[in-house]
Amino acid sequence: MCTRRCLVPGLILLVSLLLGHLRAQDQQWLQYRIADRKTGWTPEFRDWQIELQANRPQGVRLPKFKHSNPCFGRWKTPLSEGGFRWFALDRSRANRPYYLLYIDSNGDGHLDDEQVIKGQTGVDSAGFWPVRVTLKGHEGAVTYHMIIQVIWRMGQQPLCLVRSGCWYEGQVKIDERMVNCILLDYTANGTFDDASLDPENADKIIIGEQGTRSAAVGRLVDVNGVFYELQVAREGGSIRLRKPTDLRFGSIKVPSGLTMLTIAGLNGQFYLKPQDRICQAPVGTYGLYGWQIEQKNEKGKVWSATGSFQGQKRPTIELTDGRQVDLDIQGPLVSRLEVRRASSGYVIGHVLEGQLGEQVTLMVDSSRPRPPKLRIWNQQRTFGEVFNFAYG
Ligand SMILES: [Ca+2]
Ligand SMILES: [Ca+2]
Repeated sequence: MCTRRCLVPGLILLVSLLLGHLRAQDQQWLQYRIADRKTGWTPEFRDWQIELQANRPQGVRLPKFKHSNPCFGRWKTPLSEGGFRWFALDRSRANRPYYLLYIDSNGDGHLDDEQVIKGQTGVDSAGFWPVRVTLKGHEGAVTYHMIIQVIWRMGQQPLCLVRSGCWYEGQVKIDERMVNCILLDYTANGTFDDASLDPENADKIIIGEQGTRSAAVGRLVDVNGVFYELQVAREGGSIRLRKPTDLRFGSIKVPSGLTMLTIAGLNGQFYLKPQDRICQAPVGTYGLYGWQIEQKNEKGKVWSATGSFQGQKRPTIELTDGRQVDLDIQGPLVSRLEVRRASSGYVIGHVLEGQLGEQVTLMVDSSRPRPPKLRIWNQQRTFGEVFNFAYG
């Protein structure tokens, strides 16, 4: 009895050590990188607006401000008590942009213990980068950097934008090959594993050869046309990749000439290249995010049309095991004018749209073609003038 009793804990310890060893083996570590101190450069980002308030937050100890009307904001992060951090903006005079920042960097709920951060000022704005905070990670405190920008608006609270000022980067091993990997907190909330049906609300990963595009973080990641299960550490720092054992695929039939189809969902974001008009992707629910069609004209020039659903309602694609979805994204493209009255006349814009409402951009041999011209006649045909559109 005694021998058995003594052996059992030993076995448990041995098994848990083995499991720990296996887990550690497939965890691949990345290095922490911080935005350029002069320019604020990061590989990719999205700005998120934070509402500012004039009211002093209740129960928060505040520093001594220079101006009588500072303003306050809350940066939302799940890696903090209560899910946010207070910050305050101050200035020296009423007609100057806010250029001083206090942020609850240690998460104690107060601002009177914080060092003031002086922003880089422009005519009507101030930028703070990189702003360092300490977050509550899974296994202790983690460092995070962000970029905060404040833009002065006459008669209103300033516009406050936040984006991530850090990322993780390194080499990871896939099938005995080393490839570069970058993790981005695109949602600017301190975590690196946010997945969403809308890739604009998901964190991003760039993994593969040089020039690989970023993809929304999801259950899977496509590396050079092979799907791997992806697990991103919530606080960044590491990923796990595994070859799935029972991945099931659905197929999408696309028009001829289509060279790329971009779909995104909780599975991840995939840039699919069709083979004989068929794209294959793991089963799941996706939004159609974009497409590209290429055609060579008689002079040998390659014209490409790129459709993008950013901002518009995206068609949903439901991929089920072994079934085929037909995607009708054929032309014709619709050339539409947007006309609005301005104080001194009319502003006319030109938009090219696909049949599903997507915005279309034309390129010829990787450059923008010459913009179209617009001839306007009056009803009596006594006035007829040609106007030039310009990009930008
Ligand atoms: Ca504090
Ligand atoms: Ca995030």
